[in-house]
Amino acid sequence: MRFMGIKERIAEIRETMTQEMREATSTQALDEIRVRLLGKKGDLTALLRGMGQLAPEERPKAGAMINEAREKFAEMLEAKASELKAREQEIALQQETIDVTQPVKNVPIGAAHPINLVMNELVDCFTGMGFEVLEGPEVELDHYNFELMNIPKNHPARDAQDTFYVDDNIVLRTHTSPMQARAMLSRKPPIRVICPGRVYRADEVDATHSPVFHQMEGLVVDKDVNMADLRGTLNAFARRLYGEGITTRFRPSFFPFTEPSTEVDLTCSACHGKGCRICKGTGWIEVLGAGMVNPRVLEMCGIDSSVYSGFAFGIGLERIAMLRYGISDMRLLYEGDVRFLSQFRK
Ligand code: 2NM
Repeated sequence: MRFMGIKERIAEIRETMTQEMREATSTQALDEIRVRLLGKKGDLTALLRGMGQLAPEERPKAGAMINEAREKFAEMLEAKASELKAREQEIALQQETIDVTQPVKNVPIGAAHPINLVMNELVDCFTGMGFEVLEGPEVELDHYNFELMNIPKNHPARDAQDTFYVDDNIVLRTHTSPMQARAMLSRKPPIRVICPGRVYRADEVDATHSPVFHQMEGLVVDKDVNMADLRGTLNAFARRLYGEGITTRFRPSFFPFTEPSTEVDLTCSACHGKGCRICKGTGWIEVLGAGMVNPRVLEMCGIDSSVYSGFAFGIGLERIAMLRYGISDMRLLYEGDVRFLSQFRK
């Protein structure tokens, strides 16, 4: 190769490239031209490699010429590329228009989970009676979950066997009561709140237990709130959920956060109290726990127990859902099997 040949060769390459570029109709075709020209085995690269055969004094000038051409060609290709790209986009936009008024076939729609169906129903029931819904963190301070609920340091509920610990002071909440403590600490009576949500206990999984389950707790604090108010509220809840003729039965119980405390049974809705397999012949179904808020809890939460009193209750949503829909094994609620879940589509 001679030095004088280089200029002509560049012109030749330019001629071919210009011709090819004019004919290129896609960015892909343009890419092929770029590779043929500037790629590892490209024409211009070959020219650069061939410089070794030139006389040493000719090499700098030849190199500069080739590099200049290289830059120029890259620029030309770039300009053409953006032109083609814009055109391709325009065509795509025209071709890919979607008729949004076309009916869509067979879109799979989910169904509300039975736990959420029950939760929504209870929320409707209690908001209808003037309760507000309060939600809060599932990871809680020991202080809110236990201390303010009058559950002392040596209580079995605080054992690692029963509670998931994040560290010494932080737990996965074992009930939604910590939100009720927050309500009492941050508001002045009258307080009427319900706290639905997910709670955690270190239980083994079986047909009636799960380490993750759902609760809804209610709290009323005001002047002159008494056990009859609790009874009336829960009777209204029972009727609203299961119909006329359903009432409550209170049995004495114990919770650290209420005094007195009670287990609450509802008339068995399957037999209306006559006695059947579901209520094991008793006519009653145990569905919740309740009581008058322990004055110590009121005081710890900044409420003067000589002026105010309150009632509270806690409902397990899994149990309500299982009774309502005749689900015999709690595990079905968590497995996410569509054959099970699709049965609750309303
Ligand atoms: C239950 C049973 C009885 C309860 C108590 C409180 C609070 F915050 F007021 F102290 N919240 N929830 C309570 C009372 C919960 O669940 C079975």
